[in-house]
Amino acid sequence: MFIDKVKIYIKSGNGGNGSASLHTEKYVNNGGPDGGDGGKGGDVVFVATTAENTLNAFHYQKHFRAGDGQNGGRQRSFGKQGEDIVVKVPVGTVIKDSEGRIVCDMFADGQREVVLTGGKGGRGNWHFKTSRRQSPSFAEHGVKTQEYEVTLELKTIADVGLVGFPNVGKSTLLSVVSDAKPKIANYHFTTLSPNLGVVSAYDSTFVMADIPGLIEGASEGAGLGHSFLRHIERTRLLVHVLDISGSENRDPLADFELINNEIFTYAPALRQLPMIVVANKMDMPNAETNLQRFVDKYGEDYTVVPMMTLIHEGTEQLLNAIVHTLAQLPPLEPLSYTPVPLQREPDDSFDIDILQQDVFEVTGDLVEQLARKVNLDDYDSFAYFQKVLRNKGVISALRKAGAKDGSTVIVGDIEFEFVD
Ligand SMILES: Nc1nc2c(ncn2[C@@H]2O[C@H](COP(=O)(O)OP(=O)(O)OP(=O)(O)O)[C@@H](O)[C@H]2O)c(=O)[nH]1
Ligand SMILES: [Mg+2]
Repeated sequence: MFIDKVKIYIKSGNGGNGSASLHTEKYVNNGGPDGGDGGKGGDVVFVATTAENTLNAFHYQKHFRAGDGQNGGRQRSFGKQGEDIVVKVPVGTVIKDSEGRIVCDMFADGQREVVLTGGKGGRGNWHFKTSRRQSPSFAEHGVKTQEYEVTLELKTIADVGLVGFPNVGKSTLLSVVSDAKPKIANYHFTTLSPNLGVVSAYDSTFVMADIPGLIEGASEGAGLGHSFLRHIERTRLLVHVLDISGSENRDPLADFELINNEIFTYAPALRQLPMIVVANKMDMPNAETNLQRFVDKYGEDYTVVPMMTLIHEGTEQLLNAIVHTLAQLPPLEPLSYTPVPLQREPDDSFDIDILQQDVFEVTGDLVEQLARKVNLDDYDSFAYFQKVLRNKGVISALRKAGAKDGSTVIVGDIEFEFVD
């Protein structure tokens, strides 16, 4: 199993409610409001790590929820903040919203992104005390958050991508030059997912990825190749490994054309990537003759390194060529995108619809904020609510829309008579 694309669901924590407690003490009449604020909900935080190469873990867990903030209490006691949830993803994971827009490219090891913020805690009633309203019996509700669906898509980031036909020795090469321990065997499709290895050579360190499964038709979806092609896109240099001996009765020159064709058909921009050719299995019959044919045809355009990977022959020359080429290449850049925040900040916008003559409905962000925050069961609360409507321009907008004394106004769940 190799998962490099997966849908998951994330939710930040709800804000805790503010408390509407009134201070009580023996012998003290009307001690005043002392309800504390609700705690903020926890955030959903993504962290990029090199400890993982796949999104397989998300096959088992698809829901990630941060903790809710606790409600405020008496004596101005503040509700505890909800706990953040940290979602670890492999470096190179692109987070997209349900419409396929990029929210974030988790490009660098250790990168930390707050993708969803927890709901704000509601304010306790003592915030609403005024000279005329000594004992407000209402408090704000915390902001309730929504669940979001996001898609994680792994686009491996590596300096060097190893490409080539199955069984030519890509994994052997990776195992010889890097710290990776891939499975190696004498049959096709031994490797079932891209492997990464870290290579240290000539005072430099780089990441090499073994991209398996490329065969004829890969760019059109044959075999596993299509899904793996996406992992070549974020490399700086390709190393094309050939079985130069043609030990499986294929012509290595034809192999070379075929694999290149699949890669460039998948993404024409990959033609710009520099390519080094490894002529592997030089210990086998016909290798010398084929190498000569290859160099005659392509020697001008490519650096060709003859190798017997099994016995580490040729590795120095290859590493030298890679290090020198990489040194001249610009570093990899994150995808260029305008980040789309998943959560839209609610604002004070509103609309007025005339439902029928003399019946007006106010809708929009402002209304949702109010409904969420204010408990409208009592008189104090209603007065506060009306004041907000006036301050935010709703009352004058209603008047402009034709509301008169006695008109019906609907705001969320509340219905009241307009008084000019
Ligand atoms: N004779 C010879 N055999 C080699 C050499 N390098 C690798 N092999 C053998 O070739 C076979 C395939 O090697 P792998 O490294 O698994 O090949 P691969 O390209 O990763 O293959 P897939 O994972 O199936 O795509 C193994 O049996 C290796 O031992 C070499 O230089 N000479
Ligand atoms: Mg392999």
